[in-house]
Amino acid sequence: MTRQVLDLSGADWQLGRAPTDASPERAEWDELERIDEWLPATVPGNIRADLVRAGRLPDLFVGIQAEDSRWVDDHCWWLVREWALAPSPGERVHLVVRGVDYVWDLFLNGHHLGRHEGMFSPLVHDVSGLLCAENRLAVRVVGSKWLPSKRSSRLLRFVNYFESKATSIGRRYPHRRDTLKCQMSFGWDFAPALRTMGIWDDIYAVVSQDVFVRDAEVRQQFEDGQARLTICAEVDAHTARTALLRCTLVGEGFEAEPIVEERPIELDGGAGRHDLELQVPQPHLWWPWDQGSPDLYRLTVEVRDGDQSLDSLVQTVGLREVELDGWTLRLNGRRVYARGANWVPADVFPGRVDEEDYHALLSLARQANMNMVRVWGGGLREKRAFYEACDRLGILVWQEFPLACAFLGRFPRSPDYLRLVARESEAIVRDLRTHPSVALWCGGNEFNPERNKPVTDALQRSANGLDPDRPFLAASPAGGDSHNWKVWHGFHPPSAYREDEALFASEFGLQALPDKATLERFVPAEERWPPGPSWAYHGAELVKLLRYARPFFQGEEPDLEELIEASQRAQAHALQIAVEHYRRAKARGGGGVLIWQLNEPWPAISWALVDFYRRPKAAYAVVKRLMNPVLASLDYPLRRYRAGDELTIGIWVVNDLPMSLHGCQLEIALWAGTEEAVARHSMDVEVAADSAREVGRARWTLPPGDDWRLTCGLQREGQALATNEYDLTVHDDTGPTAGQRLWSWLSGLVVPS
Ligand code: BMA
Repeated sequence: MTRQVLDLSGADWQLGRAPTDASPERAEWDELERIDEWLPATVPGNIRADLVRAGRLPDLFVGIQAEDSRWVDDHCWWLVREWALAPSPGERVHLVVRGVDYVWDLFLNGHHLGRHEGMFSPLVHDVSGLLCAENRLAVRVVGSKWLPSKRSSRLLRFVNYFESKATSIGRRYPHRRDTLKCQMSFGWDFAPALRTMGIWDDIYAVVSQDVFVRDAEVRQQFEDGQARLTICAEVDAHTARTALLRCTLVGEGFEAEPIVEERPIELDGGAGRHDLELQVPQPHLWWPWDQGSPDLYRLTVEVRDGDQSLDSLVQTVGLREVELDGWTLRLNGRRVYARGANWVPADVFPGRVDEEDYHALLSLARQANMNMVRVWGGGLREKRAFYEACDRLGILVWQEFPLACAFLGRFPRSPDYLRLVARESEAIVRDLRTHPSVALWCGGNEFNPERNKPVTDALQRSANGLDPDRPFLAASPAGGDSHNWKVWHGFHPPSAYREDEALFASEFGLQALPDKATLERFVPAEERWPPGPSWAYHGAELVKLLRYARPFFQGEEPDLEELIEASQRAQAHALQIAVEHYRRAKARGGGGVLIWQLNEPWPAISWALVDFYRRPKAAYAVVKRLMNPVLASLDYPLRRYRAGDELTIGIWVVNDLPMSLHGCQLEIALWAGTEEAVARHSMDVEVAADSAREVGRARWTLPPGDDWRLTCGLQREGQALATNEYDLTVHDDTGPTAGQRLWSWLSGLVVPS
């Protein structure tokens, strides 16, 4: 018998509000008797989401109605389910709670199993002795009003307070950095301040014989075309005994002989670690999709007693080596240029996000030719299904720990905070280290690693200690990657992207309005135009939106439809300048380009390429063209042109594929609102594997007219490898005003780079 896993998630839960005199400090089982009303609840989920479903709260995504839910934080909440399971004699049952947001108590049949702080570290409890035929499982979540604060000096408290007031980040909650709770839930510039609570990740029970395989670490070494796996199984035995450890590796979706190794082990009563080596003679390596096939194996780690399986754990593994060489990623020794976007939580109620949601959003990234997502530090360690989807789609993950944005202030240094950081980060590393898609660890988003050394040291210890084969970066940006906010927050024109000499662009972007159908879902009719308070509440930075959209609409004042179209075109236009600039930078050692941001956690007016309802903005199609592994790119001065002006164009081909492309033809053409091109230039090109270079130049005089466009195409044997186009009639040369310049200089002082 293999292990039996009983899924305890689903709609069989009930939600009850703790009595008003209940203590946030001490949870009492007896409180359950005094709950006035039970409402249906779904797990994984969120307390607010249950209350909306039960009609106790309005739709929080419409207008500013999220404000109506603030009272939810002023109560503790019980989530309870009945559960039938009576283990047979000799069987053991472990309860696994993968994530509860944020301080919570666990009870089973009246027994208090413990209090826990933190949403990422799982709790695993041996509950064998506590079960009866009918069981009552209960999680009591402490109201967010009582989130723990960590000791810090008065000065730091003041600085944090000042900083939170001055930015749109955690404005209401200056103590947000005292917790390792999803930082975005304290309110961000694209997310509402809903300090969420609830069971947000899986909850299940594992039934095994008297042995329980807790975890298995897989280390990989490659030599002479072979892979050697060292599997370290963490095994928990009830009583001391002799057993057999057996590991089986089977290819998924490709033909390969299964590899089986086994050895006798001596189990002490309690937990112990046991190693086993597997040799894989001709490994099918895992590659990001543009470099090869993301091949995976299924590894079964089993403890046996003769013919009987006592317990087994199944994991998906991918065989690959990853290194960071300067700002260049190397997979299996080969340079891989990272093209992608930043990933933020897919829902402000992350408990609701399921496998299908992850798959749909990550497929949009894949279809847009992205091979990397950065799981931003203001968000989460996502659920397993996220990383499984990335493994299967061949998308690399830049994974941050859940820390973000300490500009003037810093994270606490108290021993209890550092213990929390160590525990949560260790749990995250253990959880994700088997996923081949996870390419690197990063301490988090936008803080100074020097000023936060105790925290970054703790993170590094977790990463290097538990996962020494994966690169670790202290923070982003730090040490050379750029968060380029000169454009947008700094009011500079999009041409300013070309001044960025960073070798890795990990954030840059522009807000754009979503389509009208999306806007109509969350902005009440009377506030739609002219914009009412719901706009800013959902993130709109109207001054900047108008500033960047202006070159794309006629006249002084646009109407709503015009602003939607103009802001989407502005976003596409600026991202084109940026992405092509950063991809051409590969010629001087550039390692990657990640747009801010792929998705958004609620219906917002944000930088997202794809809105909450998964409607792509206009930039999505453009980004898809620009992220194609093979890019034909025209580099010409970005300025206002007039008829008779000379236009000098550098013609570039960037190839991220590992193979060279022989016998290609490249053609560029100039159009002046005519059916036929007014000028053409063709050339034969040889494109080397993994290359970026200027392959030629063209010089043309602009003919009369004012509707000039450039197109270019790279083809081979009649097949298009890359196409591109440029609109020469649009130009944005508005620099920041003196006030904006001062503001952006001041913010440059506090935002680390
Ligand atoms: C970046 C991010 C976020 C923020 C975004 C847009 O710096 O890291 O903190 O939401 O800018 O302002």
